[in-house]
Amino acid sequence: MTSQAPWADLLEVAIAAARAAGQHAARHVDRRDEIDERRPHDLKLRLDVEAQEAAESAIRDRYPEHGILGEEGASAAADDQPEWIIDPIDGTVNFAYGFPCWCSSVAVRVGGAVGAGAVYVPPFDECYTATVDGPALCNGVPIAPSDTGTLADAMIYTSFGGRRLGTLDRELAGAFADRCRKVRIVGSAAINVCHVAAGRGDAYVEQGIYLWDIAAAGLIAERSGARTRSIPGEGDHRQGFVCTNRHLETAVATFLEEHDILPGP
Ligand code: LIP
Repeated sequence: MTSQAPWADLLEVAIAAARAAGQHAARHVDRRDEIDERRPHDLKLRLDVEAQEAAESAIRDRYPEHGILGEEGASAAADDQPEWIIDPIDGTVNFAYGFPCWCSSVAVRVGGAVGAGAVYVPPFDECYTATVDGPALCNGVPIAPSDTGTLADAMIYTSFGGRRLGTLDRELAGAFADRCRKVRIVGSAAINVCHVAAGRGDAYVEQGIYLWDIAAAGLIAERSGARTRSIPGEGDHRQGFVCTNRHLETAVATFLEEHDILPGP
């Protein structure tokens, strides 16, 4: 399966898998204190693993030969097979603390390029979707980014990753807070990026996330007309990500260059 990937069929399965993961976690929310691993700035829950199993099962029912790359484990497939990228609970710490800002994200890529993705947000029963050849939708309705034209008028999402903060992480939120109307830290990269795609905020910048956090949301943002950009990371699927409405692309890039997060021109 290469240039002719049936993206609409793959999207249908991405939606089913994201819903399966999200509904499993939501149904068992009373088990949010079942913690497999505590890290200084992150948690690993039993439900992370179970939700990924629910997503994988929805995918394998239809495409047993495809590869899986998930936050909770991977299984390789032949190079010419599509690969599914799963974040079963994005915003795990929010989920564990009972803060209703978390989602399940499923994307599928062929030859390295994501072509379909779904982000399901159980607390709001919202499902953001896109294919590379179709529009960005939320619950079937087209979405579009904001028209905010200046940083001074912008509401910007950022977050601190699950690892030790670097100097730039510390400086970033404060520097944006000086320049923008508001900075918001809500702890789910996928929701943040979908919100920029839907005009619920103007930009998102984060340094220490993982591919599965933004694989589906990044495509949804691009198809909505938002601008996206990956910031090179440290390997093992870790990277930074920037998403803005079309008017703020240059202002945010310049700002990040001034703060040594992006290389200058
Ligand atoms: C989370 C991200 C969040 C980031 C966290 C973490 P998880 O994903 O969406 O924005 O700040 O460190 O990576 O771990 O809940 O899937």
